Amino acid sequence: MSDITSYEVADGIAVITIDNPPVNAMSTAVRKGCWAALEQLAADDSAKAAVLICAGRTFVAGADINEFDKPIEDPWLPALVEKFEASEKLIVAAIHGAALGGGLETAMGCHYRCAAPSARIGLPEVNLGLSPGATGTQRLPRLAGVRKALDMMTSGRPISAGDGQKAGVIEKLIDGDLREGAIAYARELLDAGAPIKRVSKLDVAAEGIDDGFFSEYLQGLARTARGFFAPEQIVECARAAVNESYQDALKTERKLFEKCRASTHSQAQRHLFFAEREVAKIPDVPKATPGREIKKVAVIGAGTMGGGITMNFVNAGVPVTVLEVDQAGLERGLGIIRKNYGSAVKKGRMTEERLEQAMGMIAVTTDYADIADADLVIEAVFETMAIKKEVFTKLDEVCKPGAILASNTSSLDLNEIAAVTKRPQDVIGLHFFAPANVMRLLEIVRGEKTAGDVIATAMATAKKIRKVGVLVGVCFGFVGNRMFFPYVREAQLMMLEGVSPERVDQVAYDWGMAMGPHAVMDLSGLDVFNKLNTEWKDRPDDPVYYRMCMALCEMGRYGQKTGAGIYKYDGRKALPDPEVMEIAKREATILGVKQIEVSDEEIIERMTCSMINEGALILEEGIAIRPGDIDVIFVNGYGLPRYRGGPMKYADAIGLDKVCNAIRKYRARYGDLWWTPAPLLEKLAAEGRTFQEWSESR
Ligand code: 3H9
Repeated sequence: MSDITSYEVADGIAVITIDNPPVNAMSTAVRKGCWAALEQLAADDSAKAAVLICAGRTFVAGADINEFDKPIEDPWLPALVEKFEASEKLIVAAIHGAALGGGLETAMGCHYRCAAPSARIGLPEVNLGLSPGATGTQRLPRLAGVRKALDMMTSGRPISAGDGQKAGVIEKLIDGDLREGAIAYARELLDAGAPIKRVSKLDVAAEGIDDGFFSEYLQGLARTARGFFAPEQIVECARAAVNESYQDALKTERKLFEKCRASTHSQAQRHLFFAEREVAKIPDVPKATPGREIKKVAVIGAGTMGGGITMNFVNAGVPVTVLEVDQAGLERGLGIIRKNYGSAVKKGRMTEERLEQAMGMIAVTTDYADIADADLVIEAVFETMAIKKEVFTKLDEVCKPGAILASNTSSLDLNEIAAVTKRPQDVIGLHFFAPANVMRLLEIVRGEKTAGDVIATAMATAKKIRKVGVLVGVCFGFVGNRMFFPYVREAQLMMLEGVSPERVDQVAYDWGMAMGPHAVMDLSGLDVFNKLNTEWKDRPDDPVYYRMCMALCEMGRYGQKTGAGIYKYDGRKALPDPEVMEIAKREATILGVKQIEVSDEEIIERMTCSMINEGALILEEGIAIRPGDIDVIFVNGYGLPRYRGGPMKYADAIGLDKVCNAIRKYRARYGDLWWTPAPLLEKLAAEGRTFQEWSESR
């Protein structure tokens, strides 16, 4: 037996303990250890039954995801689960923390399951682009019914132990010491002569579950999981559970699991799983760096952004003081916040009482003196350098020593802002994404002088308000907007070249984007893009990438908010507007842009390769720490589908030589200004390496 599984007998009950920190993943060593423990149990006359339990903070949280890229080593998990089930001696799984994926599958291989009331169970493989592959797709429908099993497997959302008991997956909840309780439960089952319950022998309750049920279920998934590969495979496994024998259905499960495992979707989603955890690791700010205490927050500006930011902190239980220039602004801001909470009440996601409680945590003021004792101040005023500097000068005068002064700038030079204060070490960027109370991304911008403990506090704060915080350096637009610009630039140029915005948006949507680039621009406001252009100090001198936006703004077409932008709007419904293509044609003539045929492939290639090239420059300049950090930014803040893994992972998947060749092709057509391959990209393409390999080798 290995060090990470142990076997001991207490009062006639064997206790098999898995101890594989941090989350007891079912690695090869754990599987080997469990296999040996089961052999020992079979041969051990002193043990009449067994308990499977885990040390540390959780039960088994799944198969070891690190092993999915490698050849499979025996004993493979499905065989181990079957071995648990085949035991002639009764086995009870004792669950605390979370039994997820292969963990729950192992527990369902045991004959009975007990759990601490705080435990959770689930089959979250779908989040990794996988279908469950260790008999879970066959066992869960047998215990919980087909619909419940499908809902759990296709959403990936775990349920509480209590709900697991109601669903029939868990037999007993145990208060107090789980080990003792589980041993007592095993003894109780033995004494009562309880049968060895083998889940695979149970029938699947299939009443009302026919082809119609499955096709309806698939239709629902086409809306909620558009473009993802794994959910459909999960439905096929459930269909097999209903229509095939257990053994035949297992073959289906195995085949579809392998198909998922090899898919680019799963590779991308597994990459994101690790990337989203790695972003928290900052090479020069060790994990143990003590942060500053954030008990009081102040937000400057009660606009849409300020309101959204405020809600994040209130939701996390931190009181906020909102500052505006006048009372009218404050009332407008509070009104927006109340309306947002009100819609959560209408949808049944919040009680009226909680709404009032939340509003009670917001104080308002027009006087800077009232925010002097805030631990963290977040400025969310207009995106204009002069105004930002004015605010930070004031903050420097009034805020207590040690307060963190943050700017929500989405593009401006944070160092220039910090330089107006006498405490640049306390200044940081917290770039929230609209709507700030919804979007998961928080770009944390580190200035030249930002102190390590301020960075550590910002990272911890992101976690507290349930955001994914990604640390980036200072440059125009930081990582997200700087890379989004080339994407939008190509979309605008294509309009000038005669490609309709609705076609570009449809192609982007079909590729998996939540919205096409033109729809995003209209939503954010064309005036915002125009303003960014004027604030961009080193803007390259090429009007083709901003002329359309400017022309539409000159006509008062700012996007959704004015009822017309690139599209016309009927409420929030976007309608193509032939007038826009006429404007595009006129502007193209003035600028000498040729009308050309552009294929769907080219639309995607130009929008993604331009972005990837900028990403490579960003990596070389050290603005992002790792390619995975860029990917996390794009899937959490810009609507890139998780199954693409982010722009840098997508580049790795299609091959950097292919990306580089595409860029060279466009350089030949459009010149050097936008299409010079980044040196890092050229180098890696020539070496046949990926961004990921480059990152790992540093
Ligand atoms: C599966 O089971 C397939 C089977 O059906 C079929 C097989 C044949 N493997 O999230 P945290 C690491 S697929 C390897 O920060 P928390 C994680 O990278 C699997 N490593 O902690 C991190 O490392 P580091 C199905 C794993 O407390 C550290 O553990 N299961 C795994 O916030 C701490 O993680 C899942 O999808 C793993 N399975 O949350 C569950 N899990 O410290 C995935 C975690 O170096 N896991 N790590 O950055 C989770 O959802 C969360 O980790 C959990 C704890 C809720 C358990």
